[in-house]
Amino acid sequence: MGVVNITPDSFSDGGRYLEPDQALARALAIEAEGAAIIDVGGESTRPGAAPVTAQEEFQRVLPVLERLRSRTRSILSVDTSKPQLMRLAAAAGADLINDVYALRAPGALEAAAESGCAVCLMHMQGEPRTMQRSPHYSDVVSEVRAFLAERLEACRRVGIADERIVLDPGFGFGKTLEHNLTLLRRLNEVRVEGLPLLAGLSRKASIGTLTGKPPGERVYGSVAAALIAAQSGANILRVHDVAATVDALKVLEAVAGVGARSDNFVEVFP
Ligand code: 8Y7
Repeated sequence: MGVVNITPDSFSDGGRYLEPDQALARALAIEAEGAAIIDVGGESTRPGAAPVTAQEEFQRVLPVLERLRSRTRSILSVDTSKPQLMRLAAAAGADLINDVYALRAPGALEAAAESGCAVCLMHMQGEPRTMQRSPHYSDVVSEVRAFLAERLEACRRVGIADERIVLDPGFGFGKTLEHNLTLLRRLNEVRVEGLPLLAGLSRKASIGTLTGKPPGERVYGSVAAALIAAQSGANILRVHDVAATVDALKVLEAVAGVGARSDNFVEVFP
């Protein structure tokens, strides 16, 4: 999954893909680099990021989705927590709703169910503005597991079939470096049998802490984290640096037989 941010304040590529033309070019470029999923987002979830009005978010995302839909058969993902945008994005051709709130906003479960889209349910402790102040868990793995199990049940209750659901531990969302490392080490324990697991570590603060590098220079650290995640059972990797990650996965796949385009992965998205 390659990231296309249409936000002026996103920390890792702030402002570079604001114009629809540029966002479209970026999306087609990462597809050519080997991304199977294009994740389009118009609201930054960076800690401390300014909130975006719904209208602004819609105006950023929808034209890009519409234009992409007419140009590609790749899986189009919309990164949003807003029920109305879930509906509009589905009408514009989105295949996957990537919601960092795991459909907890009022009406989000119903909107996702009716959209017919697949959904990615991500764990987050707290909310983006304040989540990194003092994250706390007694056991981060079991708490993430319990949260995802509860959201999975909520989806089943509104008729979202398991075949449409992706789970994600939410690296960096209300988690210290130590929490992130524990989750990465024990990623296999987060898996739910039969459901694909998504991992997003690309350019995140933990990579910065480990390498001492700013976001734009976290490619090598991010690729290492992506490979570890793939080896620990992640089926989908959300990354900014698609070409680098795809090369690394080709090597891993040759050795271990796992990778971003495993059979397992393609089956869940009709
Ligand atoms: C994730 C994500 C972000 C992630 C999923 C960033 C939108 C922060 N991170 N969605 N979004 N998983 N599913 O650093 O880890 O890219 S935004």
